[in-house]
Amino acid sequence: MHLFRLVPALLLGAAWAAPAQDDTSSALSQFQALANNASSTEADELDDRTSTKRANTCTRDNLVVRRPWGSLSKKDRKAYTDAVLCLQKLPAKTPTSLVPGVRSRYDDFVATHINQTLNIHYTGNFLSWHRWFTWQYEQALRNECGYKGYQPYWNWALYAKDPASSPIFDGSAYSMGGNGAYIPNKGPIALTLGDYPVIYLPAGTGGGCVTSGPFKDMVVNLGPVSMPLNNGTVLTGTGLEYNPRCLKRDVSAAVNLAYANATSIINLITQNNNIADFQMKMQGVPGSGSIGVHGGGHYTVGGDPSGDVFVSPGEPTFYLHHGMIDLVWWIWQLLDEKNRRFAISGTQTFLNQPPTPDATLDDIVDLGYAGGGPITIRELMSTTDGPFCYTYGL
Ligand SMILES: *[C@@H]1O[C@H](CO)[C@@H](O)[C@H](O)[C@H]1NC(C)=O
Ligand SMILES: *[C@@H]1O[C@H](CO)[C@@H](O)[C@H](O)[C@H]1NC(C)=O
Ligand SMILES: *[C@@H]1O[C@H](CO)[C@@H](O)[C@H](O)[C@H]1NC(C)=O
Ligand SMILES: *[C@@H]1O[C@H](CO)[C@@H](O)[C@H](O)[C@H]1NC(C)=O
Ligand SMILES: [Cu+2]
Repeated sequence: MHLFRLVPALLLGAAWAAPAQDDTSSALSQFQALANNASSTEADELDDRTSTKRANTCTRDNLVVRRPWGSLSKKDRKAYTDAVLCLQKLPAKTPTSLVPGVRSRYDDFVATHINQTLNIHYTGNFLSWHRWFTWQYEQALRNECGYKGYQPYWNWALYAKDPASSPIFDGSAYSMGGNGAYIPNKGPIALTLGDYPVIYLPAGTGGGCVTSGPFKDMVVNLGPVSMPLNNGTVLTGTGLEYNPRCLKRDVSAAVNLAYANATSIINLITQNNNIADFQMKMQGVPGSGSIGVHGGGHYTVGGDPSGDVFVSPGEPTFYLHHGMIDLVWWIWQLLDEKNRRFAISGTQTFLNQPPTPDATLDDIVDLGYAGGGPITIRELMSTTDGPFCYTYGL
């Protein structure tokens, strides 16, 4: 099965109070109810734990709250993007002898993700690894760049009909930067995964360099590893060389609507009773024709490097997207805390290629030069235990 070709396709896989204008309002309110219920369950659980034996000092009073981008004040949004720009100016910790292309502290995260991609997607550690990765990034923004807030998230359902005009991508000074410049006559991108049927994703309304908002001058240093283009070809490379270029986006409402709408989120959460099905649906069941909400978010942004599974953290909205991935897992876990808190399934390699042992709660997650040190998956299973004390809110 050495012929198993890992193509990008592979991987790829709110404010709750905000007006429900981009999707069925009933699915959005159901999401709101699910999230509110998760918060109550979590608060009860924290009270219990506080009165008995606590594993850390997290209580309902010192929980920090991650909020959707659109609910942050303009000032807070600017503080967030300022901190990201700061991280892109701080020196890298990764030695250039290991990764010649790293130029910033921001790149440490990209390099770590490139290095580990085949051991952190379609694996048993997919959710826990990305929870730790996103949290370490949030910590770097706070501890190294003076950011006072918390990691915002992108509720895909809120803007599914027109993500390019959303507060995330509208290109204002308070956005995460605009869409890429419009490039006409682009074909779909073709995602291939082994011998499964190719998935064609319609092109979006950009395709070129981002020209507005905080990241208009951003330089993407690393990649490509496996970057699908709009003409059926895939750019490949080690991803580790210095390859400075603009940030490109091809924001696509069609992809957002097809794979990351309100109903797909609700169905994912409510129709999958075990972790194996839940995480597989989320990433797209191979051969099903779906890229799941995980691929849906990455390819709603599209372009370079969002379209490259390996290099995707080189796109600053990666962390808002993975905030939402984490939130959806958080809701799912709290729906049946007893059975789901420590639920784990899958092996240590991408779709078990090459075959590896099952992942266990004792497996170590290590983000290398991104930081944080080695930690067991067990310690990453609750957002209010181990190193964590955060929740999700309005
Ligand atoms: C939220 O919890 C209430 C009370 O347990 C329950 O009646 C309701 O169905 C829950 N809502 C969702 C969307 O799960
Ligand atoms: C990549 O992973 C290997 C194996 O875990 C590790 O030894 C190496 O330091 C990593 N490189 C980077 C740049 O993180
Ligand atoms: C596909 O597009 C890339 C980038 O625009 C270009 O360099 C390449 O030559 C194209 N390949 C084909 C086969 O059209
Ligand atoms: C919403 O997403 C699901 C897949 O998760 C898809 O089957 C459905 O067609 C989508 N709805 C719309 C309106 O595109
Ligand atoms: Cu990833």
